[in-house]
Amino acid sequence: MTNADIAAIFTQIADILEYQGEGIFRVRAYRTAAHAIGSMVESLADIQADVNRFLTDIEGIGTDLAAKIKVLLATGTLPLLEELQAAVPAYVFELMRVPGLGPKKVKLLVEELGVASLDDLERACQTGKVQLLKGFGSKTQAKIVANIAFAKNPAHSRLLWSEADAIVQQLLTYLSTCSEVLQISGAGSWRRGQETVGDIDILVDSNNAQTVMNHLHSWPETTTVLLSGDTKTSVRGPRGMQIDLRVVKTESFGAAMQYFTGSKEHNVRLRSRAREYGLTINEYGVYRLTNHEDGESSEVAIDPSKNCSLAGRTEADLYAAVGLPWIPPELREGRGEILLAHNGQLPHLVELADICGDLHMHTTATDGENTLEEMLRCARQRGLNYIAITDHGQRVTMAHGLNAQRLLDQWGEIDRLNESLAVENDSPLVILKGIEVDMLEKGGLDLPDEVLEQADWVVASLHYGQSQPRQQITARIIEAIENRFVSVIGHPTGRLINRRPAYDVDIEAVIEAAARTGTFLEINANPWRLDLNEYHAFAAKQAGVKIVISTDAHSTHGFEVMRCGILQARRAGLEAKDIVNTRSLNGLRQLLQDRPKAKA
Ligand code: DGT
Ligand code: CA
Ligand code: CA
Ligand code: ZN
Repeated sequence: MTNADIAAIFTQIADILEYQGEGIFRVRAYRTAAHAIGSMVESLADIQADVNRFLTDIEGIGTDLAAKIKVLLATGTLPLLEELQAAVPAYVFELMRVPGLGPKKVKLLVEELGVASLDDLERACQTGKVQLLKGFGSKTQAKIVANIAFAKNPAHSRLLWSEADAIVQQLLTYLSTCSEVLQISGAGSWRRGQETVGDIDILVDSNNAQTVMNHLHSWPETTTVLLSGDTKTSVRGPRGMQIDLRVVKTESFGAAMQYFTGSKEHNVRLRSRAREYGLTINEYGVYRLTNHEDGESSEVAIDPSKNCSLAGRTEADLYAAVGLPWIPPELREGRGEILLAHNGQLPHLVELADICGDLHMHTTATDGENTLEEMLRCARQRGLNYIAITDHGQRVTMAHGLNAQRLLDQWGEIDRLNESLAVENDSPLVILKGIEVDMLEKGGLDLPDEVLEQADWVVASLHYGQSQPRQQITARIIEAIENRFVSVIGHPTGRLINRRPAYDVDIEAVIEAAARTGTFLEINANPWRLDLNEYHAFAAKQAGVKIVISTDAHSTHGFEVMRCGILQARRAGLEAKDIVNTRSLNGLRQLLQDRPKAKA
């Protein structure tokens, strides 16, 4: 069981308990634990296996949950979960997948209206029954109608990249223990760093395909063997995820990597380019096309066993055979990358190592799980040069948002911490005085300019009134962009992958306003958000807008997601120079000063 599996199980338990009307504390205990586990890098299995460490040392895990984790690690299931699942009909889970429908609302729909499927729900909305329920209303009903389609879309059941990555890492570690494995890599959408992953593709270089495939079949996490051929097999693994394994020989490993990394669109374009070179590419290598007497060439005639491959050991060889440099997997979507490569214009994509600071994070002052000092200690260990503490402003009452006085107190603490950091001369870390202000429903921000003026860094985000019409939402965001103290717009579209669509916003107008004023836009690296998405981030770059990649960490584990934000930026074709927090602290200050709105 991976951390993601266990987190998913705890979330499900919390949902069912809440559905059954269990007390808030018990429900919250499972949710908090799921959150903590979901954002951990180190596997629970490793901690459990280490005699010197205790699961109860993890924040939010007491003796009861630690015992449950042990059972899950040992058996892959939990009596409590099975009991709870049996007590609740399956359609309840289906209904809870509709964005905006939590356990409590689903319970009302089921008990008051007898809703037992998404179709029932749709009909109940159409006949206006849903809006009459306590706590629903006509707006909620309209939103449910809009979101049913979202819940029905099978694309929304794909795993997040970070969830798939946890499985891939576990799988690579396990398969590497097979002595017949010479080289191994993940491929497909996982390797391209897509936001979500449909199935996992693994490629192995080996002279003994059968042994490698058997090794996968006897993986304790393999639940079903779906298909088993001479060199390929498909199984179901953790969380019902399909895993496709291909085994190839060393001389074809690069060609197979290229083929199974895809995307399909990229492959189609690369293959048609090969034809112009009188070549053909398949998953075994690059071959010369045979010419027929009538001048037609054909790839049917190519038999890899008889034809000598011109390239295929490495991806670089294969691309070189058709006159191209190696193309980073994140760009292989058939959106013009082959032409860029041909012209020597491939971007030099940003890397994790380019990142110098993190400019969006929370502490226990609002909804974070770690104190300011814990956050700064962790940031220091991670080698960051600066961080901005950006707790919520007062509008976010749920998170005990900061009013002006509490914020000024926190900034006083930051001044003191910076002074003591400056004394320790081995620490290059500087803490910036920041805030995540909220764009109010009626317009304006939730803290006055006199306060914001004193901040080093201001993130402005929209958390409330997300179902307002396009014009109103766009106007609120542009107003925030035009505020001269706002540095960056946080998670600009508000979408949560698989959970909640973006709010209706004119993103072009937002990008235009950001470019005009010199306001930055965020790629929020949280794997549920990845907001801006790759298309918007690319458009922002084209318009001259600088991007900030931020973790929005709510705990020290939260820093880990930076790599997800980097992948998203790479998919958008962004380079280090496009990213604000690749700058040194002085560079960052310069950038802030040079913005048109700072000079106005
Ligand atoms: P996914 O699994 O839906 O997240 O997306 P992918 O891209 O991993 O797709 P998948 O697993 O069906 O196939 C892996 C790669 O294999 C794909 O990106 C390109 C290659 N491939 C699969 N089927 C075809 C095909 O029919 N034609 C070509 N040219 N390539 C294919
Ligand atoms: Ca795949
Ligand atoms: Ca596949
Ligand atoms: Zn935040």
